[in-house]
Amino acid sequence: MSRLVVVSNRLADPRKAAAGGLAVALAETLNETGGLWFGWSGEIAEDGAPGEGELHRHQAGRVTLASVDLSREDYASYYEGYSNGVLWPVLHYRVDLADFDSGYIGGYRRVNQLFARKLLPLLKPDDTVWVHDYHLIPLAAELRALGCRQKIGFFLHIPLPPPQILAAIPQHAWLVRSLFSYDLVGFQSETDLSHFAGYVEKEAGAQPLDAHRFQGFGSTVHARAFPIGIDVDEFAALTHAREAVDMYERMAEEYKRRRLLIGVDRLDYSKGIPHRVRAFRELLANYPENRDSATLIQIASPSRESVDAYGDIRRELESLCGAINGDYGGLDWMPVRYIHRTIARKKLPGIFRVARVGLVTPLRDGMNLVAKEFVVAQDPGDPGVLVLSRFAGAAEQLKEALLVNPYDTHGTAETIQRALQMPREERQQRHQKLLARIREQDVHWWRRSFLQALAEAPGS
Ligand code: ADQ
Repeated sequence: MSRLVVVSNRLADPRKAAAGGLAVALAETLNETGGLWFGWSGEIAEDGAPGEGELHRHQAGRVTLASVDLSREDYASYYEGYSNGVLWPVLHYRVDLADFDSGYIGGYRRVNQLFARKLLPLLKPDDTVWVHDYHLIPLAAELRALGCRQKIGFFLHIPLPPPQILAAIPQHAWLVRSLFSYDLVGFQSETDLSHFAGYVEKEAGAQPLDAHRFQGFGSTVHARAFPIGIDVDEFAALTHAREAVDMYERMAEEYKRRRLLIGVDRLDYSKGIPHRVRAFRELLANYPENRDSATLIQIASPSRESVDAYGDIRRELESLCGAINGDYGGLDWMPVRYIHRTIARKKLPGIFRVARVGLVTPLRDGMNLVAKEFVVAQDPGDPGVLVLSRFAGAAEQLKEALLVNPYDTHGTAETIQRALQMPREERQQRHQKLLARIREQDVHWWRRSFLQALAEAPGS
């Protein structure tokens, strides 16, 4: 097997399980192949020049971690500006929130060029390079311009919107053309893939050779959906470990007369948290039997707080939760507990397991791993019910969840009521099917399928 080189905006030490997500997913192959992980160090060099950055190298077991610092200006334009102020909102269908400041694109290109320049000398001829996410769309094109011939794959962790929305980005044609420098492009869902196919046919005049191969801009790119999964065994083991069991027992005791609904997200406008809280208010209004009983715990971890839209959503949520508690709360019951904090990963399964309903209702989400973690943490004999947005990538796989349109407050409240009343047998049947699918397409399956498809894709 050729050496795996992973490139992502941020890197993590694959030996630390707490890092979660990508680190856990890629650790096995990185370790097996003595791989390299390359990305931004997380450091901002205050007096650094734009487009420059010092390279650091560390050994983490068999894996080499190589990272570069960013200048203040590059951080502002590449990271906060173009990646999180343009690409993140538009790719989540929120053109209204995008800040198309013309200065950002320069920084985005500059940092991708910096990454290409620093990475190229570290590559060996037989390496397989796997680039992750929207921060680095043009990286392969920049590497190819410097003469890189290795196989390069790209995986987009967030959605790809329909062509008309993508076309709102002034540089949309350049971005999509950049994708043709990869040998393989992976999306989270068939929906995202169909948007890519639609765009390249209609906007770029590229020819579909078949459902997964497109010819244009002098090259052929393979594109497929590879829905990302979780490490089921790891999360199941966490569920039965001390911290989660303690958490479960404490919460089960505290809420023994009540029924818990749980939401766990990064505080992001794509996650639909205010819509969810409004649906919960409607539940209390329309189904009074839930008063003094149903309790929503919403945990939202702080995220990108320097971006304006994130401050707005925080304020909206705080006032919404305050109003519901004021209207419906009593001396010994508060309907909503809103917690603006990251919860230790080891405790999460305990909180999931005690909940009767898991609310995963993003307005738009590439996949959403919380939905899968919620299912894995349940007691198969008496499982909670997953209420899932039809606009999460996960909805393509998790058909036995109760699917909702999060914009439909009334319909969502009705579905939550159905979840709260669902008989045990139906809950068990649904849970069994969901768990089987999550297990079948876990994160190791995801990594293997992507790397195998990349190995099979003819090189450029
Ligand atoms: P994210 O938007 O960050 O990632 P998501 O898949 O929802 O998110 O969650 C990632 C992880 O963060 C999960 O393991 C979850 O448990 C954890 N997490 C979230 N909120 C937390 C909190 N308050 N406290 C503790 N842990 C928390 C992007 C895309 C997703 C895609 C992933 C992976 O936006 O659609 O699923 O990448 O590709």
